[in-house]
Amino acid sequence: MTTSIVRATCPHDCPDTCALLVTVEDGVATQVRGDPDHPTTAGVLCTKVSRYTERTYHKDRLLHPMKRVGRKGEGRFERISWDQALDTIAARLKAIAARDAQAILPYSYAGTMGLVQGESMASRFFNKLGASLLDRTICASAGGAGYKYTMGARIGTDVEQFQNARLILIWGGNPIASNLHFWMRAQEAKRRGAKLIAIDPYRSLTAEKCHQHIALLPGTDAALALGMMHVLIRENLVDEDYIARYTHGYDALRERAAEWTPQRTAETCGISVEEVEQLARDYGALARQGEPVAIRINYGLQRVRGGGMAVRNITCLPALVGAWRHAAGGVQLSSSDTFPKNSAALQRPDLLKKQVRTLNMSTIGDALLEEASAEFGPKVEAVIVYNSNPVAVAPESPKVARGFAREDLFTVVLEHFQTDTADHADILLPATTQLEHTDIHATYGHLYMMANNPAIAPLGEAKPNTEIFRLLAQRMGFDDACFYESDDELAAQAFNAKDARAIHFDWDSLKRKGWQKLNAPDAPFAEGGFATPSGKCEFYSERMKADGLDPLPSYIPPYESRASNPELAKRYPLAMISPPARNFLNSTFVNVQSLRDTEGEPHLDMHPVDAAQRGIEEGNQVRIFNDRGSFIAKVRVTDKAREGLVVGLSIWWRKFAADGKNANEVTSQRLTDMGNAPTFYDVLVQVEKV
Ligand SMILES: Nc1nc2c(c(=O)[nH]1)N[C@H]1C(S)=C(S)[C@@H](COP(=O)(O)OP(=O)(O)OC[C@H]3O[C@@H](n4cnc5c(=O)[nH]c(N)nc54)[C@H](O)[C@@H]3O)O[C@H]1N2
Ligand SMILES: Nc1nc2c(c(=O)[nH]1)N[C@H]1C(S)=C(S)[C@@H](COP(=O)(O)OP(=O)(O)OC[C@H]3O[C@@H](n4cnc5c(=O)[nH]c(N)nc54)[C@H](O)[C@@H]3O)O[C@H]1N2
Ligand SMILES: [Mo]
Repeated sequence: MTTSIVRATCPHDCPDTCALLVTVEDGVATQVRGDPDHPTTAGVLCTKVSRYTERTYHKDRLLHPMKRVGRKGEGRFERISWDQALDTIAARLKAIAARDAQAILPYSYAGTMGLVQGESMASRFFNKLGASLLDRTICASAGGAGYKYTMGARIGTDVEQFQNARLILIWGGNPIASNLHFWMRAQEAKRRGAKLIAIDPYRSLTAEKCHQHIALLPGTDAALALGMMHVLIRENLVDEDYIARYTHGYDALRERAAEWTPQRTAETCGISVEEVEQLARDYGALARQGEPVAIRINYGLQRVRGGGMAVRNITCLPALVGAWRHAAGGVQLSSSDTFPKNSAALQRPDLLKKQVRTLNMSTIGDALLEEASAEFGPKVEAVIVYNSNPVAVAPESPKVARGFAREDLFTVVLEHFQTDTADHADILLPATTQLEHTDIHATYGHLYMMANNPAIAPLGEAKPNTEIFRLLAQRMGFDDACFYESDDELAAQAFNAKDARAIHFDWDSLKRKGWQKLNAPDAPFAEGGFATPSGKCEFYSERMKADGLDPLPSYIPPYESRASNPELAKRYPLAMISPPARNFLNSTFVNVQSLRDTEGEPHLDMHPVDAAQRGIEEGNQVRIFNDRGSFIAKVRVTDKAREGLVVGLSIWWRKFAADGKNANEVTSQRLTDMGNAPTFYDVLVQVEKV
């Protein structure tokens, strides 16, 4: 028997991007382990990815191309050859492009975070074709925009520094489920005496393990940050020297913060005055003593109308107290912009020869149901989906499913499995998994560039996304040299190896070593250096003003809450959130039996008072509904959900639920204040026993 160990990288949409060691015995991957030498992975994998071989060799893997034989959405297919599949697609796309290529829409997200199997050959293909562009907003664009207005770029505290912090605010995240290797650092900080505070409407697994849990109302984080500013300024807990040197607009901020008394803040957030004051004092007093105080902002707080502003306001706090002076102080939202990525080389926007429209992935339901018009442009006639499962994950799924069920829509899906979206394909193509292809990864939670070497040969007739688009390009007659580049050539172009941050490695050495840390300063903003127009941390932002936003931190209430929409709340009095379940990765892994068994079935967590009012008991099946739709789940009566809030951990495949629906039946397509992102957690519902 021949055994080898291959260096790989976890491809999933998670900040941790772990270094993997894959054991291969006679061409079969038998084990996937975390690399013990990689500092952030530290030899530890989550339950999901330690089952990666179970997913790769799953009996339901798609192994050859197929064409639809049943009704649209029915999910009945018959095997065809690659030639037949590619010829059919090329003929159809050519016919549409002859009228207007903008009627063709690519739809993709982060099924793999790899820069090669993500947006490289695929983007080249759609640019050359002149298809509609896709605004990839479904996850992080609200907070990203708020952070960039304030800080200039998505650069923050290194995850490897958090164990040295004396106070950590875990704000709108559940790292035990979704950022495990940050949680390991936070645990170490706790052992060294740090205080951990979770700010989350739900008593998540993480909130249960923190010293304190502040259970504010969903969508009110921006107000809490303003209340903290009020107390910090009132009690002189700010760092005047840091403010004078490295921030812009303090006087205006002080006036704004003066409006946010602890009383007003507490009422807005549904918490006590003491909680507001104590939080500010804990944070400001430690900073004043010269101790590092750190904030981890995650995604929970961004998925509401004012999600961008919430991130912006929180991001002002470290500059106010001078927390950036320490490597272990400051804030981490994302490390994305520390990476010297070269997206233009991979995606080749220069191949796009004329101005085309951009459609937002978060409103795909409306886009697919829209008729041609001067304003909208041509009706969408074809969708090519890769690295995503929109029928399950996009908001307001009654409309998404109706759109994908259009008999006149030509749909191609590149997938590992027959997902809810794949059920709607006309042509279904088998894609390789991370064990079967080459890739290179930047991350959003640590500072290592990562390589993925293929461990095994493609299963069945599966092909990498890149290869599928290369073959399609040939069929379309695209003969530019860039359509012939190999995955290795693409990986070598993915980052600028001359950039000072990456000067010590190239693709060849990265492939051999598996990972390399970027050169980046330990305390990135200890002496200012913000990439904003003023070069400072911008409490006041001219750019926000120019974009029609309040230039100062402010509070934008949710679209749907008891306070902001009392009329709607009469019919739908409960706020609903649907954050990730621990054993799923968005909708990936829901079909892995051992993981689905652990999650059981779709649940709804409900406070005892809300349950009693509705005659609902533990274990009852309930219907969750509003004007957009309804779905069914099994109730867990628990005070983990604060009163007035229900929580449905997600994202279930529709077809695994009793009624063939999931939480996105009731979410809306309304967008955030910045970044055009979805508002998954800005939802009112009613619940009744079935
Ligand atoms: N196991 C697992 N890991 C994942 C994922 C997964 O699906 N499963 N998904 C990956 C992806 S794509 C992403 S974007 C990240 C997400 O990473 P996180 O943002 O850490 O996501 P969650 O674990 O859902 O944590 C969100 C928390 O925010 C809380 N929350 C909801 N609304 C609000 C609010 O208005 N204010 C505040 N303060 N909190 C609120 C929720 O109750 C929840 O506990 O995780 C990644 N990692
Ligand atoms: N209600 C609700 N909805 C949500 C969220 C929520 O918290 N609540 N979270 C939102 C967030 S944060 C996100 S990021 C989105 C995530 O939405 P998506 O990005 O659509 O993520 P997944 O559901 O994991 O689907 C990814 C698909 O890509 C496939 N895939 C993986 N690798 C490859 C590959 O190499 N090639 C091809 N062709 N396919 C591949 C996988 O098999 C999987 O089916 O969902 C959003 N939707
Ligand atoms: Mo996400």
